[in-house]
Amino acid sequence: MMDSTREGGVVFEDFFPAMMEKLGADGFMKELCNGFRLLVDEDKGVITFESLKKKSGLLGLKDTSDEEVICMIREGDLDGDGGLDEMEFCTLMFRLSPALMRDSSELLAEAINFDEM
Ligand SMILES: [Ca+2]
Repeated sequence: MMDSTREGGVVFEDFFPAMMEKLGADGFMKELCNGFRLLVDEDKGVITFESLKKKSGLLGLKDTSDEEVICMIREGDLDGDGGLDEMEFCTLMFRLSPALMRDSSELLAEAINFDEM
């Protein structure tokens, strides 16, 4: 059975499996890893406020405000070191809005729409 923590993340119960089905588990993880590599601060090996701010344009997130970036880091930073490592990033991606995913990859959007039909 699914362990559904319903803290405003209800949508992912539908969204997540559909994506997995479409891309396969490997392809899905690859997408997330690609995202991480795009955003990571190469010196530190984690995603920081600076790296996220600087590189978010690559994912079509140019309009993201400082406040939103800070929220994203804070939301995803599970061990409190101020940066997102790969696991924290992947975890965060599962929890973020599908709209963000849609911006970063049309493929993911298709997976979402597919599920709604
Ligand atoms: Ca961290």
